[in-house]
Amino acid sequence: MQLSHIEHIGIAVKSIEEQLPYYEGVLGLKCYNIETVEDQKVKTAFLKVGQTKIELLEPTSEESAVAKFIEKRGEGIHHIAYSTQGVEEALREVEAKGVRLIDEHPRKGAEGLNIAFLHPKSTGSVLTELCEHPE
Ligand code: CMX
Repeated sequence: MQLSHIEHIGIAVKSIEEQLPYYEGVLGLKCYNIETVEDQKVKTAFLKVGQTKIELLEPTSEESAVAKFIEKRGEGIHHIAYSTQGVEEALREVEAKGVRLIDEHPRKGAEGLNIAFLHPKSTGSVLTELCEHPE
């Protein structure tokens, strides 16, 4: 597996509306997309820093993984997403190395990316996402 760059950093927030003034007004970034990912029960807001994105994640339901995260740990960095070619092959590779997968196969995430998560219990407590742009 060859990772090319950090595609995005996911940050759990209670309210995108309340946090955006910090990212836009203080850091000077620009939110270019707000999108709800129904199956993940999150609303996402994207800002770009070079080729890396910041993804603000606001839960849309109490059952959302992000809602659980905020309840347990508070707002803050939720996951790191690495960009790679061939997420399916990368999953088979890390699985063979004993890493616990959350997603057995890639699925569609925000912005149409093919994504898959690795379990934080196998990744030094950092929820890790592998993703690729579809061809
Ligand atoms: N980062 C690091 N550790 C985390 C974590 C995170 N984001 N979320 C949970 N954990 C830890 C918990 O603290 C817990 O550790 P302890 O047992 O030491 O307390 C352990 O993982 C298991 O957590 P849990 O609360 O029992 O399990 P959950 O039901 O909350 O599931 C996880 C955790 C990671 C499997 C689940 O959140 C998941 O499947 N995540 C992938 C999908 C996702 O996060 N979607 C939202 C973003 C979608 C998007 O970007 O579009």
